[in-house]
Amino acid sequence: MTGGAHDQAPEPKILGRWRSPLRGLWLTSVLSVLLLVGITILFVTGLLSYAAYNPRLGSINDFTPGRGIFGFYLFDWPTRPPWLFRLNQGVHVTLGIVLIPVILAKLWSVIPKLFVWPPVRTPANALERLTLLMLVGGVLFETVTGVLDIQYWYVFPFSFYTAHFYGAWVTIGAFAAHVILKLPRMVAGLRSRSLRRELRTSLSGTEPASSVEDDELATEDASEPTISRRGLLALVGGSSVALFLVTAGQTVGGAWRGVAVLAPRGRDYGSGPNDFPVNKTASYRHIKPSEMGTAWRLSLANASGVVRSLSRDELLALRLHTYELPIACVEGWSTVQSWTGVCLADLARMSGVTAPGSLLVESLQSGGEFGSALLSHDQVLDPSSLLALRVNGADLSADHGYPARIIVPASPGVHNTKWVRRLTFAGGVAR
Ligand SMILES: Nc1nc2c(c(=O)[nH]1)N[C@H]1C(S)=C(S)[C@@H](COP(=O)(O)O)O[C@H]1N2
Ligand SMILES: [Mo]
Repeated sequence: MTGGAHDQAPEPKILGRWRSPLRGLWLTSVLSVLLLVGITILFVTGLLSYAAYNPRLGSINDFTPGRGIFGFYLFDWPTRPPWLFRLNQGVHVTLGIVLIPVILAKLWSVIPKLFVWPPVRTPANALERLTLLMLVGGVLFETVTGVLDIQYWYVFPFSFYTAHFYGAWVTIGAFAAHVILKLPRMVAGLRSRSLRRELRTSLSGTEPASSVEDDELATEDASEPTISRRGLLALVGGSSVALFLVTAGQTVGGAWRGVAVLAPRGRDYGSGPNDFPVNKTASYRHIKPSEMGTAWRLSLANASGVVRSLSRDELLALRLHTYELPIACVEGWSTVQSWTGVCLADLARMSGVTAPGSLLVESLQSGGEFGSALLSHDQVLDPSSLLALRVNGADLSADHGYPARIIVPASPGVHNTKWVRRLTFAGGVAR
C-alpha cells in the first residue's frame, strides 16, 4: 500500500452553512430508494419510447446522428396491444414530473457534500466526484429538457430527441456507477432508523440525525428542527401527488382532463366529434385550404412510381372499417377516438405490391417536422391500421388531418401523419 497521497490529503471542509438536523444518511437513503426505482423506470420507458419510432427503418423516423451501439437493443415496435405506447409514454412523462420534488429533496439532503473543499482529494475520490457531476448534471438536464418539451417551449438550440437520448445514456452510466458505490450505505442508512417510528414522530420528538446516524451527511452543529422527518416526507409526497393530479389527466382523460392544468394539450377543445387535442394545426403547418379541397388526390405508389390516384369520394367508396384507437403523443398526452377509414393492407394490395415491406407516408406538409414517416411491414399489415377519413362519425377536421390521416395501433403520435398525400409501399411488385 502506498498510502502517501491519502495521508497528505487535507481535511475536507464544507463550504457554506447547512445546519438542518434532518440531513443525514437515513433521509438521503429513503429518498434514494424512491429515485432508484423511479429513474430505472424512466430509463426503461425512455428506451422503449425511442424503439417505438422504429428508427432502424430509416432517417425519416430518426435523425439521431451516430446512434451506433446505443441502438443495440432496438426491435420492431409491435402493434399490439393498441395502448402500448400510450401506457409507456404516460408512465414516462407522468413519472418524470412526479419525481421532481423527490429529486429536489434528494439534492437538498446532500448539498453540503456537493460543496466539499477541496473538491478532489484522491484519484478514487476524483472518479466519484466525476460520476456525481455527470449524475446531477444529467438528471437536471433530462428533467429540464423533458419539461420544456412537453410545455412546447422548444427553446433549446439543439434537437430535443438527440439531446434527451444522449443525456439519458450519460445519466444512466453515472447512475449505475453511483448505485454500485452507494448501495451498501443506502441499505445501512435505511436500517439506521425505523420508517414506521419516524412516521409517528412529531416535531417535538425529532432528534438530530447525528444522534443515531454515523455519517458525514449529518451536521455536527445542527440547529433546532423546524419540521419533523415525517413533515418533510409529507411535503415531498404531497408535492408529488399535486403534480400528479394536474398532469395525469392528459393521459387518463375523462373528467380528469379538466384538472390537467399543467398539460398544455390536455384540456377541452370545444364540443363535437373533433373535440380532442390537436398537436399542430393545419395553419401552423402551412397547409392551404385549397390543397385539402376537391382537387386533393391520394397517390398510391410502389418502387416503380405512382400507380393510382384516388379522390376522397373514391376512397369513401372502398371497404371502410371503424376502430377505437388511441393517439398517444410522445409528449405524454393521449386520447382514444373512433376512426373510420381504409385498411393500409388493402391500399398496399391496390398499389400492386405483393409482399408489402415498409411504407413511406408523405403529407401535404413541406418543411417542419413530422411531415412524413416510415411504417414497418407489421404496421402496414395490422388489420386495424387505417388511412382514416372520418372520426366519431364525422369528417376529419382540418386540424385533425383532413382529407386523410394515418392511424396505426400502438404507434407514437408522430407516426399518425395528418394531411396524407402519397403512400409508397416497398416490396415485390406483380408484373
Ligand atoms: N403532417 C403532420 N402530421 C402529424 C403531425 C405534424 O406535425 N404534421 N404531428 C403528429 C403528432 S406529433 C401527433 S401527436 C399527432 C396528433 O394528432 P392530432 O393533432 O390530430 O391530435 O399528429 C401527428 N401527425
Ligand atoms: Mo406528438
